[in-house]
Amino acid sequence: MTRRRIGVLVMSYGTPESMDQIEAYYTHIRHGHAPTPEQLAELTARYAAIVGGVFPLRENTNRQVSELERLLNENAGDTEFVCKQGLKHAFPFVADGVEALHREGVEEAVGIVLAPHYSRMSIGGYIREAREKADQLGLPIRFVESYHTHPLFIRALTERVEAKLNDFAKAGYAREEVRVLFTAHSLPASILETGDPYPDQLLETSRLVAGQTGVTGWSFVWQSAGRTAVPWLGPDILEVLPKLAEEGVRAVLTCPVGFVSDHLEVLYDLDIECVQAAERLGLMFARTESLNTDPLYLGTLKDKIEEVVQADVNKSR
Ligand code: FEC
Repeated sequence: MTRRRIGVLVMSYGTPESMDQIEAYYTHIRHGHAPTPEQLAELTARYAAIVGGVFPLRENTNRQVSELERLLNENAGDTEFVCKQGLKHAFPFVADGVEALHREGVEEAVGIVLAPHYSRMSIGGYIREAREKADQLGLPIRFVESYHTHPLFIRALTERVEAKLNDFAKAGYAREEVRVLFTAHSLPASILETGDPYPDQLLETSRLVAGQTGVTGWSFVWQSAGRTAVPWLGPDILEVLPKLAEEGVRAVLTCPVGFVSDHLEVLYDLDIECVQAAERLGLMFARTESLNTDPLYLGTLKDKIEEVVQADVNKSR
């Protein structure tokens, strides 16, 4: 029996490896335009504030990818899955990941992004880059585009919301008194002109998790908008917190459904910036734990990859 070797390109945002790489990383995010000294100092200060020289996203992505490879190969029969990373803004870049799979000699590949919701500006960008390189190399590749309603993914988030609501209860706040804010990375508002599915997919995830937890006092809000002149999707969580305080809300739980790892946007934007804002407003504030290597999250990725592989087998029958 011939062994089927399938490459899996696991794509993620990427992060610098050391403080002296922040400038190159930021320049890449800004499409080749170097940041001003002030912008660079500001971003460097944010990294220093979270971890003082360590970049958690890299370790988290490494762990997610090696754990996923192990899981995919469990009971895989005559199929072998080979996982390689492809990062959007750092080494190994998306094209490097495709090349690494080609060097491994896989006959076909599946690409998946460590972000659950599709936007042409986010997941679409990863896919365009990977497809271009794969086409150059003649490597057939298919993609998982989103997994925002997968039952295991929803269960993982639900468990996290439940855990924090229990903490609030211990602190004296009944479930109905806690306002739950689901969040994701904002994008330029221009995505709405093209009917981009990103906002609706995020609302779908939020609705499902709220439904499973029985939470009725919830909303979806944006976070981490870019520092550019164009309008970004809102409202931003930092504008929403004072309004909630004015309305008499005293406890806020945030659940960043658009992110799957501990990284700058969670550890700084929520854990430092929002915590400080909440303290000033007299709000009790908490955030749900990140998914990182939760087996329910990795199980979601495995299921979606197998679905793509299986669809291909069925087609060729
Ligand atoms: O921990 C880390 O080192 C990396 C954290 C990080 C994640 C992340 C995820 C997303 N981003 C998305 C969109 C944009 C757009 C711009 C943009 C800018 C930045 C900057 C940093 C940064 N992002 Fe990010 N993002 C992370 C970090 N992001 C740093 C630059 C400084 C700043 O504005 O804060 C604007 C680019 C431009 O100027 O044109 C757009 C989206 C995601 C979630 C999906 C994904 O993970 O791919 C969407 C993690």
